[in-house]
Amino acid sequence: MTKQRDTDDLDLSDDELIEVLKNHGMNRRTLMKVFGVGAAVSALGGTATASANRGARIDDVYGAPYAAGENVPSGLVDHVVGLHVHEGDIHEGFPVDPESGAEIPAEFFFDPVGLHVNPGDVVEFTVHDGLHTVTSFHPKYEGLPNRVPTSNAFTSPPVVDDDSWLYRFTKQGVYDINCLPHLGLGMVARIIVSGDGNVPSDTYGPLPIPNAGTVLGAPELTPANIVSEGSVAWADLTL
Ligand SMILES: [Cu+2]
Repeated sequence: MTKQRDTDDLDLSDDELIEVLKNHGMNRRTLMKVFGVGAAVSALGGTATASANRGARIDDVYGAPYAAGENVPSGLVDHVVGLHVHEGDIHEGFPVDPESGAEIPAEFFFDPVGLHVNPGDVVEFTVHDGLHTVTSFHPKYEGLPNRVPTSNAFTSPPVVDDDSWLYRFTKQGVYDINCLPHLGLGMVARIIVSGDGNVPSDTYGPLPIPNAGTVLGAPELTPANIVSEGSVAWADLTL
């Protein structure tokens, strides 16, 4: 069965989220700016359906989306990353509204936020709350700086509650990924692809985006620490 996701669904979902945050005292104009809702969703160039990719085939640009209840082929997935929205504080003072400096009372995050995988490993990204994307840092998307070692940009479609998206990481290097609708709120993660405990060098430098730059600049997300730890939980991040 195919789930239809049109832009009306996307707007409704984000509107509901914005409504929650407005109730915490944020004004709508600031929220729209922070979320970048319309631009982020249109940048994906349409929607994908779960039936687009079947079996074990994982596209190197579009990955493989799976609807909740669909069986992912057994043995295909090597690692699982959750996508979450948490109302309330896990990290005090994060994320901030870049205009006012006030804390936004919800956190949007990947967990684990740092992950080491071997070349060829498949990561399943599973949405637990809300609507998110898994998108490479690449100029193709919103003119973002290039922070992946591959020449091809890759992204999931918008993924909603309990659905998931699979991607195979093949080339060694440091992959910075983000959720386009929540990039300004710091929803980013770092995946290190390397074999034999190699530590690829991170030549990207600081990321000049509020909240997202804070996360990727956290001491726990250096390539050396991620390779050494294997994975870094969101709650263990120093922000
Ligand atoms: Cu998100």
